[in-house]
Amino acid sequence: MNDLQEYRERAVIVGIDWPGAPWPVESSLEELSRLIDTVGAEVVASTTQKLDAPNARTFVGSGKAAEITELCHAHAADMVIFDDELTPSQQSNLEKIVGRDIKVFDRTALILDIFALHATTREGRLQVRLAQNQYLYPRLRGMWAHLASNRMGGGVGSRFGEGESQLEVDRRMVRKRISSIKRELAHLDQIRAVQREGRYKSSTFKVALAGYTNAGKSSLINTLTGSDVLSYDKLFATLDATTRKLRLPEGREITITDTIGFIKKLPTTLIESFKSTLDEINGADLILHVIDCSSEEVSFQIQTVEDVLGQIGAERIERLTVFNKVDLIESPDRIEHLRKSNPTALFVSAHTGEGIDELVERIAQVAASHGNYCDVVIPYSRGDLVALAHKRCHIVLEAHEEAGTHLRLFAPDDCAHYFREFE
Ligand SMILES: Nc1nc2c(ncn2[C@@H]2O[C@H](COP(=O)(O)OP(=O)(O)OP(=O)(O)O)[C@@H](O)[C@H]2O)c(=O)[nH]1
Ligand SMILES: [Mg+2]
Repeated sequence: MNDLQEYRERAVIVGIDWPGAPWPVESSLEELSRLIDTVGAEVVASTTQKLDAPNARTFVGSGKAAEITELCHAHAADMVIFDDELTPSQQSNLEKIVGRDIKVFDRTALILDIFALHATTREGRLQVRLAQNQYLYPRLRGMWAHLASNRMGGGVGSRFGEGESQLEVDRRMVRKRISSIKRELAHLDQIRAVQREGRYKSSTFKVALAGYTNAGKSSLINTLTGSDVLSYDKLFATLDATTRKLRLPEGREITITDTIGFIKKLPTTLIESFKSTLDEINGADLILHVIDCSSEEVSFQIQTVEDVLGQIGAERIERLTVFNKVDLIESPDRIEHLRKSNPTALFVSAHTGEGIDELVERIAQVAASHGNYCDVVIPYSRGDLVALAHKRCHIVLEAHEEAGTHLRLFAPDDCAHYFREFE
């Protein structure tokens, strides 16, 4: 048992140096190593190649593929992991070249595995299964060909007719599975929507934490609310959204939600599958963008998070930038530098509590400006006000009535007066 636990699978990792990539290949590979560490495997060798475009057959060039094979054999590797997504046929071609039952897969498959390991709630597990099945679907052909040549003995060609029908059966099965998972998720989403609706009606101010994985979001929610959300030094510790109450100094109660972390090259199937968890961010009045300021990669991480927030349509929500882990920064120059490029940002430490009072103060300020509740009917001649509402306000209800557009909204202080006369 112990032997089994202690054996760590050995991985060779492969990164591509794309011209004009937003981050250096080394840093992307370093992160891939951390992902591999998270699943309990270890990196035994790594290699990179400069490419303008992937090779259609083997992703890397044939010389590099031969070098990868040698590395695997020299280091007794169990798997090769590519930092970029492979097509199903590239994956199976590479497996044939590398041989010796060495698995070949990519960052996406690895992230899906981590998600599968870390999902705890029913919804989380369903979301992961949806993403896994969507990833699997186009790969079924490759998988069957692999089985046909390795296990069944016969050549792929000789069993082609039989294989096609098997493939059809497999495809139908996965399609059925995908739609049944989607149905179940839609049902859970309805329940969640009702809860969310409840929170809207009570006009509770909602804060959501967003940020790169491992930035300290869960630690921060724990420090802010005295709760004990799981936090540890692994990537994607949190998969499910957790909402806690936070009492502001003036006594007002608001909610704060911890969410899943983001990462570079986050698979799009995951973003789609985790829609309802990500909706927690989308439904917030304020997003705290939590950043690990001790990371070497601050600007890439900020960019990644901004990109994902854009992808889920959350860029319109008010944002506070929070640099966490200031306790790890020794040089005051670095803080000064970050402060200059982010003048409105806050600097905190979830561990020491530094800056937390100021953060609560700022949240309270934003919450106060969201307190201007207006229930108005805006005549159709004033489309400009409806546009303003969409741009600046938090809209709870919108209905088209005879007299005009009926809106219930929370307006910031500086534009609440535009709506007052239509109450
Ligand atoms: N030194 C220091 N470490 C911190 C601080 N905040 C969090 N950490 C550590 O950073 C690691 C990640 O913290 P989490 O709170 O799990 O981060 P997260 O953003 O929730 O990460 P995921 O849920 O995995 O996306 C843990 O080891 C924390 O102990 C801080 O202010 N200072
Ligand atoms: Mg977390």
